[in-house]
Amino acid sequence: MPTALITGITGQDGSYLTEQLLDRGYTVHGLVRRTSNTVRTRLDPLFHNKGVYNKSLFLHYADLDDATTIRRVLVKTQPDELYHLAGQSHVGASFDIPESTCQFTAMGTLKLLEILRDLEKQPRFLHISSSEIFGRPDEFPQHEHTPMRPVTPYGVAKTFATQMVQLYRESFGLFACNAICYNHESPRRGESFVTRKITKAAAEISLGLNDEIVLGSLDGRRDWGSAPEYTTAMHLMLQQDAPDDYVLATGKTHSVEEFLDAAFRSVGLKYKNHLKQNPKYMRPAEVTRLVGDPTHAKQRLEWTPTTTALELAKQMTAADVESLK
Ligand code: GDR
Repeated sequence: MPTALITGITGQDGSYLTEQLLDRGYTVHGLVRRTSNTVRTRLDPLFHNKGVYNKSLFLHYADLDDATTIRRVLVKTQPDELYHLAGQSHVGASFDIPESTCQFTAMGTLKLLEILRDLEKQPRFLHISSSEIFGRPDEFPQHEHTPMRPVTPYGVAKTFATQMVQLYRESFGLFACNAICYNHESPRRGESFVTRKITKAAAEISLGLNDEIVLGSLDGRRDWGSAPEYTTAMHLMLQQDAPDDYVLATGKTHSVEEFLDAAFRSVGLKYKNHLKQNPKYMRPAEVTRLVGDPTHAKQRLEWTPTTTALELAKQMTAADVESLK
């Protein structure tokens, strides 16, 4: 059976992808950062499953900037597929920590590509790129050939990484793909991203545990899809005959305000009664209206996103209510 190695295995996408690959009979190896805090909530059910952990799921300590250790893990595990999901993923935070964002997101990807170049057995490689590479585009919706015009440090780092993946594919013949992902959400989304911040607050307020939510701008529009649907497509990309880039998106946008309204309404609340706004959560520059065209993924991968943003708002709020009860 095939073997996969995942960077960023403890994140939202990493945990869904791990479950999906294990279900398909893969052996899964994951890279985790060494910290004193070993809580890995999203992986807990698998970690504590004696039939899975250290049988078909293995974790290895390695930082993205520790090329020697990553090389050792790659040589030891000989993966057929490498899913590179790790990186500093918060766009707002990238304005405060631009250097480390580039260190991990841009240089971390290049380091991996350099290691792969030297390996005798080269795994198929998937890089999780982002709609942030398009920044303020001239065309709507954006597709795989829309020019990259990033406007945030995170977007610049992702652009570098995305173009390096293309360069290594074209110049060195690597089977390397970019999944150009628009926002994708789930109950496992980190609590600092706007969707989960909203659904958690709606759940808390509905249970009388909190009374307010503090946000930045409500005007931004996003193309929000469902994370487990996007990780399914990531796997499909590495099963094709040739490497390529694919936009993963729903093709529809909603404003932050619409998402907020849907989440609060789903638990019988009016968000206007609880909202405060603070410039602290506003960004020096912002992508305004990104919307993706998933035609290529639909045609080639036979993949169709089904969950809408407003359904996600309801599902995620319900999941937060359940976990707080
Ligand atoms: P984004 O997602 O920047 O699109 O990046 P995020 O959820 O952080 O922001 C979405 C929009 O909400 C506005 N906003 C706030 N955002 C946060 N985080 N916190 C707030 O309090 C808040 N108030 C308003 C933002 O300004 C923005 O307009 C996500 C990440 O997953 C990236 O890693 C990924 O590459 C892109 O999606 C595609």
